[in-house]
Amino acid sequence: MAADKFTFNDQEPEHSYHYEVRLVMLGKTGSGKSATANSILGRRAFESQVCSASVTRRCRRACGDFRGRHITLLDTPGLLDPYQTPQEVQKELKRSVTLLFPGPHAFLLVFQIGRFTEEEKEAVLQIKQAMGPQVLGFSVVVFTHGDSLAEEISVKHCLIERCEGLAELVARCGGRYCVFNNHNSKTKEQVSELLAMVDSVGKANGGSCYTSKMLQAAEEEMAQNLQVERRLQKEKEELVKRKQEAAVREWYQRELEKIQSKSEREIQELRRKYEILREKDEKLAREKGEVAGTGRHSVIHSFTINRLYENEKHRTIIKIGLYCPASGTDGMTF
Ligand SMILES: Nc1nc2c(ncn2[C@@H]2O[C@H](COP(=O)(O)OP(=O)(O)O)[C@@H](O)[C@H]2O)c(=O)[nH]1
Ligand SMILES: [Mg+2]
Repeated sequence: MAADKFTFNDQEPEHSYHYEVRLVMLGKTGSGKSATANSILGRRAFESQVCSASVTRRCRRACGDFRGRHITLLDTPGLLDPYQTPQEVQKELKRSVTLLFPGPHAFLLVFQIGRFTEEEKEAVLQIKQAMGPQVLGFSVVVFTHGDSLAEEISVKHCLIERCEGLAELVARCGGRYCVFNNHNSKTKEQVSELLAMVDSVGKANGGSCYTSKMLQAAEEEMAQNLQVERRLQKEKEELVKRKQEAAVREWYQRELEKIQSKSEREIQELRRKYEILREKDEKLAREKGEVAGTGRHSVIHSFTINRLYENEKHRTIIKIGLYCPASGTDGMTF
């Protein structure tokens, strides 16, 4: 069968399904991406293990056939991997689009069933950051560890609808989800069910796969959004800074007014003291005139008083000068 006959292109599809299916596994380390990929291919194409460190550091591709269709799967490095930075993982995830040229038909968002904590939410955020938020329109949520579910349990009612974050994610993925039991991967119905969902992704997107053009457009949009966000953040910071400066200015003004009114009171007090001293000065001068020539003792006494008075006067003038620097100590006017 010629692959081209059924392969996706950017045009409207001629068929409701495609001979070739290109899929990308996305999810947290340990969520079961490699195990699910192996279940889909029906063989152990990827290494899958219990340990928490990511086994897959680079994207790895494997192919297989399923009921007459050719499947190409890309296993990706785990998100929130303790040994790689989010930037390194995101860069590698972006490569998935070119590695599956002309682009993947769907992304499989893999979660361990019953786990949708802050970590899983962070993983979804990083997927959106790497591929653009539109990626959810090309995704199917895959829950692993289906074998741990009691048979009678309804995944939709008991797990999805009871978890707001998960319900929102599934809704954004067009309501597409399926449960995988990788422990007993002999059951092929789960693969059929998954492929039917992948076909519905194609239909929902007018037959287009997720091309590098879309990724580029998403990157440009995200870069623009980031710029806008940075600008808004900067404006916000400047506003906060201006408010803080205004508050400091107001406080400073209030303190200055307090000091000024205190200084004015003190200047008044000093003026009063100076007035007293001046009167004393005049009185002393008068007394000096009266006692002149009455003996050595009175001259020395008068001289000492004079010195004390001059010192006090000098200190007072300096104080006034400090509080009232414009007038200075020379040529003071009262
Ligand atoms: N019981 C059970 N174990 C699973 C299932 N899927 C994955 N696992 C186990 O979960 C662990 C992590 O799986 P792995 O595929 O390596 O996760 P990855 O890091 O996302 O690739 C392995 O020990 C798997 O055997 C499942 O459906 N049922
Ligand atoms: Mg793996």
